[in-house]
Amino acid sequence: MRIGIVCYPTFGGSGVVATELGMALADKGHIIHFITYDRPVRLRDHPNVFYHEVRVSDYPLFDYQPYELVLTSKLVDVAKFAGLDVLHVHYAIPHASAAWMAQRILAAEGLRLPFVTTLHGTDITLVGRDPSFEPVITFSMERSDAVTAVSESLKRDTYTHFPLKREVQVIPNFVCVDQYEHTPDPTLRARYAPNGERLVVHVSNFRPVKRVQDVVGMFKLLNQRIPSRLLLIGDGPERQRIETICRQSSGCDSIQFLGKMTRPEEVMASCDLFALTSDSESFGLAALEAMACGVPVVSTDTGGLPEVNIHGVSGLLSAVGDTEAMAANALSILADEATHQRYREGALEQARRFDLQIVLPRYERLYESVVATVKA
Ligand code: GMT
Repeated sequence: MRIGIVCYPTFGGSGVVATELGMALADKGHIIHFITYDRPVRLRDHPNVFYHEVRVSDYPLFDYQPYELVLTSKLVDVAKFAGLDVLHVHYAIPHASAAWMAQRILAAEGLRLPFVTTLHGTDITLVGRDPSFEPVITFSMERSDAVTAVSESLKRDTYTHFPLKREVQVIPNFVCVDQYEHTPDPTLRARYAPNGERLVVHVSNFRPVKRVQDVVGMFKLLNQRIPSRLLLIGDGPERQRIETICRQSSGCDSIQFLGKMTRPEEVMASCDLFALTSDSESFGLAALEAMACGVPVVSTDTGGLPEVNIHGVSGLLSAVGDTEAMAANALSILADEATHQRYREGALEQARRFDLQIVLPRYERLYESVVATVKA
């Protein structure tokens, strides 16, 4: 099949999922066209993969660049000249409405392009439900040929926040477990935990929703009980504030900010525990990536996280903002080698339930079904 993929090209989970999905489909012989404003950070060279950049001109009249219109024109162009069979848009805003518009333009020329919309999280739970977006999001979800959500929790939220009548199918996020390192690298451990400390890691885009201050709060409590170090990977609006909090408090030298990394799992695989303290999380892809390295997770029990991180198996869950409970959970996972090893194995086993080999055929079947509907 010739498949167009629209996504945010950044370090966010939706862009990572879209990119890895496209690469995996390309490996299976499909021809993939990525259409976005920058080269997706995880995109690798592949003979079956093409990248089309959406360039918005900065005409002085525009206080706001009309990205959605330029994207729509690019979708029409790629659909026609690459002969797309199906378009898959990740993150509803503004991709689903751009896809619908492109579909209508093509229809006026006698061409039919089905599109699948995958909902990822804040497009539903935070941004999309805002009245300034809601009618457009509802409409473009209704008009998508198929809509998927990355967790049962996100599916429920979609019906709660939108007057949606159509079916939403859950296809969870995935990892390719065998591509992850499952054992710590002694060189990395010596670098980040030179005195044999426990290594805790957090990866995010440092948005307020991640509550990174709680990772720091939890870590400080843990560090009072077990000598530990904290690695913070990623960057975003909250980073400066969190760095200031760390610098102004004691124990700052146990915390290291590593910034954005293309392959954070290379560091994660050498860590003992992953922490995710978000107040909303439709899935928590970073937690799944940690689990694919055999790293247990302490997380909040919000949104889709309990579907990913199974309490008592792959890690432990606690309420949003309860840093004491998180620290107690971390302590109990790290308390002794046998317990830690049990959680490590549980994390890896749980990650295997989300393996690419299980999830990829579900997307392929979905594409086939929307293409078949169009042809019928
Ligand atoms: O909503 C965001 O913050 C952006 C989005 C992204 O691009 O990272 O994250 C969402 O999609 C991920 C991939 O499906 C999920 O793993 C994240 O849980 C989800 N973020 C939130 O729900 C906050």
